[in-house]
This record gives sequence, structure tokens and C-alpha cells, in this order.
Amino acid sequence: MQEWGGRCKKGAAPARMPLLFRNPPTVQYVYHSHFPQTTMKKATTFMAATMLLACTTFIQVAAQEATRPTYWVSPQGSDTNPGTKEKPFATIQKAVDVPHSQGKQERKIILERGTYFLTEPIRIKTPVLLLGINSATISPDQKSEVTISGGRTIEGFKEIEKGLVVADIPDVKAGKWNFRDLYINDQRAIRARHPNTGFFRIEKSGEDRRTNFIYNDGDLKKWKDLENVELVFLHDWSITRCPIKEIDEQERRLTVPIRIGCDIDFFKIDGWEPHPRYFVENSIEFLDAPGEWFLDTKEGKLFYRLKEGESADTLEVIAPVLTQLLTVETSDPRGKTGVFILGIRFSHAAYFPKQENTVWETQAAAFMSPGGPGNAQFLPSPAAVHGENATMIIQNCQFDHLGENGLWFAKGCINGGVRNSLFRDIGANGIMIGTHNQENTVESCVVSNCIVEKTGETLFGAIGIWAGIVKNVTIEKNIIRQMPYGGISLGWQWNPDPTPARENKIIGNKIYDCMQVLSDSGGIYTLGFQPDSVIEGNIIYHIPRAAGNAESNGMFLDEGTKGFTIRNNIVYNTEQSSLRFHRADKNIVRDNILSNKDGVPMIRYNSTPEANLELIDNRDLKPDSSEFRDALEKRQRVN
Ligand SMILES: [Ca+2]
Repeated sequence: MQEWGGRCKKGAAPARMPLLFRNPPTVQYVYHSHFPQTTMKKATTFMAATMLLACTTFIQVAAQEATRPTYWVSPQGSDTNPGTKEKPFATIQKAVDVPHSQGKQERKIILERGTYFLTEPIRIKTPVLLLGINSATISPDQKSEVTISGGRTIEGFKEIEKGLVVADIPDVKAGKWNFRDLYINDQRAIRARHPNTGFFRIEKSGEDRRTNFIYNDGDLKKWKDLENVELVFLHDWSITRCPIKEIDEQERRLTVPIRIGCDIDFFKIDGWEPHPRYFVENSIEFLDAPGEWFLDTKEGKLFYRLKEGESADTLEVIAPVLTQLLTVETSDPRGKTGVFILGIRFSHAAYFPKQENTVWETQAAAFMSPGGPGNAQFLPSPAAVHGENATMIIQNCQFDHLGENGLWFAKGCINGGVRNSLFRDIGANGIMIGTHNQENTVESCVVSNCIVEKTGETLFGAIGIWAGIVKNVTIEKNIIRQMPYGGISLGWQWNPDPTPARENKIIGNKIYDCMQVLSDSGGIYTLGFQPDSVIEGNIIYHIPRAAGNAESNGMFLDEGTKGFTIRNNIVYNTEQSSLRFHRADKNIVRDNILSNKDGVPMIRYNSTPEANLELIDNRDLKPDSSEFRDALEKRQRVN
């Protein structure tokens, strides 16, 4: 198990450890029940370990506590208050920005219970300890009592016909507000769609294989508000979302304004399948099923079809306003600024508006700009909580109801991580570590003991936990489940050339019910040369075969994968091979239990010479055998 914050070398000064973490808060943490006692013990030593790492003494710690200013914030407070417990501030930003009399930047901020509706993202540039009150007892099984929300409450719904309610939103009518995610009674509501479940399939692609296709009789028509309608088109491992230019009912032809699929040749309409899947979204005419909503932006009216048991006067409705909730960016030397966030729920961040209202996902919820053939730029989506160049530690937090990515340890982050937190109902990736290039490599960050589920709600090609070109990153003992595409993705280089990526670890995770919609990934996915990296002790199961041309696997070790040792994993109940290698280089595969259906090979080799793999003592055991059950039980105890 990797310790947080890197290791304190013998005789080394603790200069890399931000001052903040030399004196962490003295609280007890409650860990979720599915982790056995041994893990809990390890986890609860985090603070002690952090202090030890910083090589401080008790006397130093006591001295720092006495001088660190503490500010209180409450939804009932006022920014004209002094920020004391008795007279708290109203906004978190006020507590972050208040100048300290002795010039000290470092501070502790305690948030009283309640919801903090933001009008702009919280911007942190200096060391901060941000604590939700009662944060010590928050686990993913409980709701945090402190919520930072990027949304606004919508009220005043009236029932205009049986089961259909409407609310007026003047800011929408005035063109000041638009949204494409809506949360009702703490659940994501359905942007009105057609068909209500599943997908249509195209009859055939148009001749240019990019701008139009023929639909099957009866599927589509020229809706009266066609300008609102969004096409959601599924490729093998990504989607396109774009407006519709025209529907020709005579020819049964749907035409889009720019093109379907990003600016890479095989993303053309029938690049993988002759009859790929799609559906359409966002017309008042699609508002025909309970739980669906539609926003009429011209009239400023929000329509919603009640579900059974709901009524107009008891709905709790929140729609997002802000794309980001909190950013940490500092010009200090890398890692000097420490930000520690404990016991806070981050909710209701908005989908980021895309140029031309079009998103062409390429991979892992990264997308191309509409620059035209040869000129498109590669863009990642933003995250609700975003850190750069800092040591950012997130613990006992919750991220839910978010339109894009959840949490991103972006360029230059070092010695941080997220532990014991929940990520649920997220439009794109749950957690992101590192960047899409070789600069400002993220180092020594840890994701452990988290639950990551229902990511990729809007961008289906998203990942539960994504890591780019990173060094000494550990993804350990997480539960990752219920998502349209891959569980963990590590690497961002499609060949075995050296990069800063190395010494990464994916250890002891439980990954299941991934690959529910798209294909060509798996519970774990890798790219590129990552010397001294390990994938060890993971349990991966229930990986179906979705539509699409490519396989879905327990693990997919893709182009350039090199330098990994894959050992002691258990992969079972996958529709296709446990492991697949594609254009992979030298790797060691040993002591794994890879349970496959009859006639399905343990390992699929796509353009990978079998001699590239060193295979030692891997076993294909049937899940109903006592040997398999014993091994699984033993592995579950360890994890
Ligand atoms: Ca519908």
C-alpha cells in the first residue's frame, strides 16, 4: 500500500510536504463497511503516517495549531461578520480570501451544515484546510451534511394536465440561463428522449458516410421543434452529440450540420457497424414518459412528467448553473501549496457548452473541437473540482449529480489523492489523474477506498477512473461499477516509446458491470510503455458484450502496453476473453485466475506476438469449481 504524500527519505528535509499537512486535523474516520478491518486499520493511520512523513515533532505540531487561523462559514452567516464560530461568514470564498494579520496564507475553514449554492467557482491559491462539520463520520453510505452546489432551486410548478407540470424560469426566457441536466428529488431526471429506452439503428449510411443516414420507417419524423433536437450517435467506444439540420420524410434521411464522428477516418458513420445505434433527445414531442423533462428556452418554461407518487407541490428541483465548483491553482513551486478537503459533498455542476453544440468524443470523454478536417483540436472536458500544481488531498467527500468530470488532479499535481469518497451520477469521467501530454507529469497520487459508479451518464465513452501519462500513481481498493464503458484507464500513448509514465499500480480493486453500452475496453485498460507498473489482486466480473464491432474484456491492454506485471488477479463472468492484448509489447502475466466460457481463450492476441508475453501459472478455472470459489473468497478477504 502506498502511503500518501510520498515517502520521507532518511535525512531528507520535509520541504516537499506542505506545511498544512504537518498538522492535520485530529479526527477519527469512519470507513465504509465493505472494507475489512485490516484495511480500516491501515486507513486510519493516514494522519499519523502523514505526520511521520513530514518528520515533525509533537512540539512543532502544537505550535502550528496555535498559529493557524480558523474561519467559520455558515449558510446563515454574513460576509460582514468576522468569521468566528459565533459570527460566521456566508461564503467560502470570503474565508479563503480574507487577509491574515500576520501575512499567513495557511488557514482552516470549517463549514457549518447546510447547502452552499455558489454564484461562481471557489478559487483557492494558497494552503487551505476545508472541513465540513461532522466530516469525521461521513462515509459513502451516508449523505454529507455539507453540500457545495453549482445549481439553483426551481420552484413554482403547476400541474397543467394530468401528470404534466410546468414552472416558469424568467432567467431562461431572458437568455441568461440554459441547462441540460436536471435533478428532481435527488435523482437525475431524463432529458426527454426518443425512443424512451434503448436505441434505433440506422438503415444505411449516406454516401459521404459522415453527414447523413437513412432511418428505418417509422423511427423519426420532422418534429415541430427540430432546432432543439440533439442526435446521440454511438460509435464503438465513443459517441457524437450534435444538432440535426434536416429530416427528409420522403427519403427517410437525417442530415447533420457538420459531420458525425471526430476527425479521424474510422469514426465515420458505418466505420464499425453497418447499422449503428442512435437516439434523439430534447424535443417537447419526446415528453411522453414519467421522469422526462423538457426546457423550452424561448418561453422560459420547464416541463416535467411526474413519476408515480410525485406531485407538483412536493418536487425538489435543482438545475446546474456553474460548470466548475472549486479550483486549486497556484503559482508556488510545485506541491508547496497543500489543500485538504474533508467531508464535503460536491453537486450540481453543469455540462460544459460545446462549440456548435457538438461533441465528438474520441476516447475517455476527451473530444475534438469542430476545427474541420485536419484542424480539429483535442480537448478534454472540465471537472467540477480541479487542481493544478498543488498537493490536493480529498477525503470522505461525495461527488454526485455532475454534468462533466467529477474530480481532476490536473497538470503538476503531486503527493495528493482521494480516499474514502463516493462518485455517483456523473456526466463524464469520475476521477481524472494527470494530463493528455508529457508535460507537468502528475506524480505520486493515490485513489483508494472510493466507490465510483454511474459515470458516463452524458458522455458514454467516459471512464470511472482515468489516468493519463502519470508517474507513481496508485489506484487501490476501489469499487468501480455500473458504467457504459471502461472502469479504469491508465496511459495516453499509443506506442511503446518512453514517456514519463512509470511505476503505476492498479491494486485490489473490485470492478464489475462495466461496458454496459459501448465496446473495445474493459474493467481495466492500458496504453503505452510504463516501466515497473503492476496490475495486481483485482477482481473483475460481469463484463458483457455490448453492440459494436470490437471485443469487451476483463482487461484490455492496448497499443504500446509495455512494462506491466499482471499478477494475482481474478477475472470471471466475462462474455469475451479475460485479457486482450492489442499491439502490445513485453509484459509479464502470472498467477492469475482467468475464468472463461467454453471455447473462449483466456487471452486474445490482436496484432501482438505471443512471445511478447511471459506467461506463468495462469489458470482457467470454472466459477462453479471449489478451487475457484476458495480462491475468490481468499482474494476478497485480502481486498
Ligand atoms: Ca420520450
